[in-house]
Amino acid sequence: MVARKHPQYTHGLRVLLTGFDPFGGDTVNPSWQIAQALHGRQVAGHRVVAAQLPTVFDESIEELKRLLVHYRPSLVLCLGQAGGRAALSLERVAININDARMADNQGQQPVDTPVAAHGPSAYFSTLPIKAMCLALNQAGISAEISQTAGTFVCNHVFYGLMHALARRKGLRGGFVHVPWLPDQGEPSMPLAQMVQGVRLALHCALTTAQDVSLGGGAIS
Ligand code: PCA
Repeated sequence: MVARKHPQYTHGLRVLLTGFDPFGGDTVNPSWQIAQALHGRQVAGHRVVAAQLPTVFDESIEELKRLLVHYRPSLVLCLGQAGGRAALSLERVAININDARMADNQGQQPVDTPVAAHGPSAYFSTLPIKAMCLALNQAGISAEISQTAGTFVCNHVFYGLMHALARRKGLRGGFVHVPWLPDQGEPSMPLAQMVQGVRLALHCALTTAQDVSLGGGAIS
């Protein structure tokens, strides 16, 4: 069944790049547009496989796990929209909590439930976020380290990803939040720039084994 739903690109080295469907009344989600734009492209010897996750608690993680089994990627990057942010946000940490300020696309609105009942409180990204941030900024694309992916479906998926990868040695993964598209409101970033930025971030992640030591902290 899965093989029919996700038929392409099951040979060779792959990176899995996910985006979400629109949520909260929006008709587009830039995270999915970026993933689609990069689908099939070669980056540092890897083929990008794009997949859409539903903005739905639990179901999103189930779909992500199916994708991991089906594609057996070398690296996973999940993207999500973060309206109000001006830069590509390289997420540092996923926390074991669901606390939804609005309903997901199936009307679920969990409050203070764990993502994984017996999981640790948090996981760190295993991507070289400092090196990625540097590479992006050097290319003139606004990027920042983010200390929280929120408590909605993006954090949920990020935590679910890292929880799944904790049992898969050598498979790295992380999460990047992206700004609105210009049509959605301000601050925004043009789609072409976000696509270029995510491509560059993937290239950096695939070619950087050890992250660089570079200030990226926040006071609050
Ligand atoms: N952004 C939401 C969920 C889906 C998306 O693209 C979030 O930041 O949690």
